[in-house]
Amino acid sequence: MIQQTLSIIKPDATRRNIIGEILTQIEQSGLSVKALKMLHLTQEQAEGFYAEHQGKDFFAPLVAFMTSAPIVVAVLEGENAITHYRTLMGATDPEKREKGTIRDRFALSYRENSVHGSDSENSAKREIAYFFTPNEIVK
Ligand code: RTP
Ligand code: MG
Repeated sequence: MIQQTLSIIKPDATRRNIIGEILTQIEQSGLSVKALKMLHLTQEQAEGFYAEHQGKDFFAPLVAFMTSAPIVVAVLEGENAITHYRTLMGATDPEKREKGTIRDRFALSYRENSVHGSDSENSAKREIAYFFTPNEIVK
């Protein structure tokens, strides 16, 4: 099934000038970029994006991190794009990261893990609409 998912290249990665390397790995895996923009999240935007984590102990440092530098948001499309991209990213837990995944190659820590990817069809729909209007996504 052809799906779309939302990707974020996080502040630790934009700060190190590795946007291109990460997009290269994404494209070489077979996913296509259908929308792309760079922005610097406000506190309110970051809190809204990660609303599901409100109340957890890592919420405040996560929002501080996500607002600490610009990010790159992209809509990725391909066969089973949601699980495809989650697999390509690698696990959240550094001890479980598969070799060669984006987080294995680039993450600095548990929190500063270089990329985000939607984790379900519902979150993909919500997250894509959070950053893009329909006319900003190419067919
Ligand atoms: P993401 O949402 O960014 O794609 O990451 P994920 O699904 O792999 O992980 P999630 O559980 O949704 O957590 C969101 C982000 O919060 C930071 N985090 N820190 N225990 C901790 O210190 C902790 N847990 C999560 C990470 O930056 C994670 O990507
Ligand atoms: Mg998540």
